[in-house]
Amino acid sequence: MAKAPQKAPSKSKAPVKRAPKKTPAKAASRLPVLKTPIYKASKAELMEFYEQMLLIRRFEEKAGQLYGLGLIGGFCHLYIGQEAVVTGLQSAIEPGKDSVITGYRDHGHMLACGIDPNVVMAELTGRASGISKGKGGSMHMFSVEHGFYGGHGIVGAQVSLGTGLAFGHKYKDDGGVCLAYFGDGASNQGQVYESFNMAELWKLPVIFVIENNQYAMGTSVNRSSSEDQLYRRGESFRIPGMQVDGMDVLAVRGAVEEALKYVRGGKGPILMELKTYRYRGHSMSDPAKYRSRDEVQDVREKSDPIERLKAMLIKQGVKEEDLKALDKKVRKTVMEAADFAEESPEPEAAELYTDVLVGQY
Ligand SMILES: Cc1ncc(C[n+]2csc(CCOP(=O)(O)OP(=O)(O)O)c2C)c(N)n1
Ligand SMILES: [Mg+2]
Repeated sequence: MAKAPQKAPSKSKAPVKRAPKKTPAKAASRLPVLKTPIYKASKAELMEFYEQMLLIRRFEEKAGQLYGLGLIGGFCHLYIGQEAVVTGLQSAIEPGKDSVITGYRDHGHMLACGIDPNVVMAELTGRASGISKGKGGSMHMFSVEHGFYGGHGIVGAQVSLGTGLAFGHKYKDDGGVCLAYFGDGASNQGQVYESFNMAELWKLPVIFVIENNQYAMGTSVNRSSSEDQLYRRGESFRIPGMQVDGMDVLAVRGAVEEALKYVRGGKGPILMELKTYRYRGHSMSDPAKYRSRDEVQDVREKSDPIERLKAMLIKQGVKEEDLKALDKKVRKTVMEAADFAEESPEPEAAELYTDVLVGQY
């Protein structure tokens, strides 16, 4: 049978264009805007925050001295200036339920997890009594018991690992949330965005915490970031962001409470950008030629998180002598940690071959 002749396409009429198939939008609504209230702390809580921040500061000052004396080898990244971030955030999480992971600037995170300063200092000085038996050093410390999962030297790696920890919380349905800390420099790493995508897609219980201390080694955030408002970095993954004054422990605590409510409610991840500042060089071997002394001094004078809280406490009637006594107590704890470390032996040579592989899974 002869085929019906096909109609030649009419030249006068443009072929009918089909509208491209649309992927249904996930939701027409905008991203939720989370509140960032200032936490209303009791006097006792204010004193706790003060003591915690002071412990981190004095510990880090001591670590700096021990490094100068040659007692700490390798890398050592101090956290001085950023104390309000971990203090505020970790005061709100539940020990034994939540998890924490960070990069190499990790001493403060460990102390805020309640880890004994003795075993941290012993690790920094490479002693057998250190938390990683003296074989990890400043950047490689863990305490599963305290929910602290390192201590990572690869910039940005902890974000993917933290997303994995959050997956673990969801899978085990243990109600836990992971705080995955990283820097402004790390926020330009590719794996961070792969993690964001999966975390939101699977609604994982993770708070991505950007500690924006303004510099990644010698590069300022404005020089390296096309979008320097880092709290917006999750928007294209539909992750809401919060920008918080990371030099104010009460602002940090207030914001994280809102973030925790959201994440624990099963709504997925949150991105928190904490605007902060590091007073010391990137690591102990950084001559810090990329910024002026005046810049550092200005932040110290105007925004120091410890001085800020001290002024608040004095205004509330706490006596200067009481704060001095607290400082004395903290200095004693730190001195004892340094003594403990110095008195501990170095690991045996045979320990070189242990803890390399996990024996049992
Ligand atoms: C994948 C990778 N690239 C580069 C480095 C070298 N490096 C170590 S720290 C650092 C800067 C990171 O800065 P930031 O994320 O802002 O953290 P901060 O040191 O300010 O806490 C770089 C580039 C590294 N360790 N890992
Ligand atoms: Mg930085």
